[in-house]
Amino acid sequence: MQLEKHQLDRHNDKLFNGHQRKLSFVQEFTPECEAIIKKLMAFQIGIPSWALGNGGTRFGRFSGAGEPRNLEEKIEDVGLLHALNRSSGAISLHIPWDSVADPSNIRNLATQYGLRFDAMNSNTFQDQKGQEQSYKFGSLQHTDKAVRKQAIEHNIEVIRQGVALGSEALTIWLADGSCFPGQLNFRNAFQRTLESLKEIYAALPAHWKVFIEYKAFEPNFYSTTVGDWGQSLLFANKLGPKAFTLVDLGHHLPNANIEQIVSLLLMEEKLGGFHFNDSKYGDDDLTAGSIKPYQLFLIFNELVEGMDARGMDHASDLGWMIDASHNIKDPLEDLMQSVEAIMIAYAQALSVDRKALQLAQQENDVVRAQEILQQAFRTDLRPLVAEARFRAGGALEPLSLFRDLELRKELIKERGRETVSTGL
Ligand code: AOS
Ligand code: ZN
Ligand code: ZN
Ligand code: ZN
Repeated sequence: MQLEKHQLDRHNDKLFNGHQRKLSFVQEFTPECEAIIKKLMAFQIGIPSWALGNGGTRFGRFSGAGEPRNLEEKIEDVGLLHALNRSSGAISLHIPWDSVADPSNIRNLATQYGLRFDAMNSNTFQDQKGQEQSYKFGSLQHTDKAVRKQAIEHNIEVIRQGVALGSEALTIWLADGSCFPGQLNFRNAFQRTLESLKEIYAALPAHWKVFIEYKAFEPNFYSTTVGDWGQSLLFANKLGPKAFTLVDLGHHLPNANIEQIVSLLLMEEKLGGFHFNDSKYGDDDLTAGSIKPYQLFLIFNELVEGMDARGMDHASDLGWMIDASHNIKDPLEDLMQSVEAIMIAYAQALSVDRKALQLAQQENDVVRAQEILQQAFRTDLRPLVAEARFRAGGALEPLSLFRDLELRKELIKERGRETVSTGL
């Protein structure tokens, strides 16, 4: 299903005057609006292929209707999202959940929708049908060389598939760890993981990156072998210049200062990218910005400051991906909300008066520093985000257009009610 130009135009025409009024108000009080709009237009967020259907929990799954039934339909969904918001121009695949039978076909299809392939995700946290070795006690850390070998080969196969699609990064998230004290020797598990990662690293093409994702707990509940950013950074440093740390916002122990972690990883040139989501308790994978929008803003504040200090390109020097899972919302609506929240946080961070903040920090003017940050956070910059979308050919209000056109109904007509998205 495609969004028709006349549908977009009608929607935008209807909202145009109201939008203009809000926009000129923001422009009056925000310096450098044009520069912010340009940066917003260039910024693209990778959509995870596994977030296009309802994930469910270990207690149950309430199937959504009209979900994509294969990779082609997932690409179609991301294409629709991108047509609506012009900020979702990439898709991140998970192998083997996504089966790429004919990469050149898949690549062509994505190109038709203006999409590129973001980081490829490998999966050694589940046993697949017919698989020889089991990952019950880990994959890259496993005590048995045969299991490690199988996991290494899987990762190399994922790189191979990624190359065919034009992706340039591999994200490795390991469930490896232990459930009980005494189950494993931490140092040996680390060393074995490192040896395995080295073999995968050696298979990376020249311009590729590998992102090492960390996670505090779950599914292992005593230790995780890549449990925090320190452990991820150790691996990344030992592997070499193509290895980076990936920050999933839900993978920290409660109240961790994620913005500080981000700032130091940038300083070390070891920040690879993000899995955006939000969380109240753990790896909740909720809509970005739905629980802690101020934290999201503070993270972007560090990103803008740190990337500018290093002369980095906001749009292309890091991997910007969502990692979410939907149990009760329409997945496409949820992703629109996530993308919007990320764009707002980015816009707010771009609007921070950097010079004034530096001065306040230098003079230890704590009150002023807080005022500067909160001035940016509390200013409603949604008109700038909408303007960027509009100029890029998207909808002023993607979510209302999706609802007005009853696009989910259309998808149900096409795909049926009883759809189970592949993957989680
Ligand atoms: C798992 O908790 C991680 O966030 C990974 O990124 C994982 O590959 C993804 O969430 C799909 O399950
Ligand atoms: Zn993740
Ligand atoms: Zn997560
Ligand atoms: Zn996670």
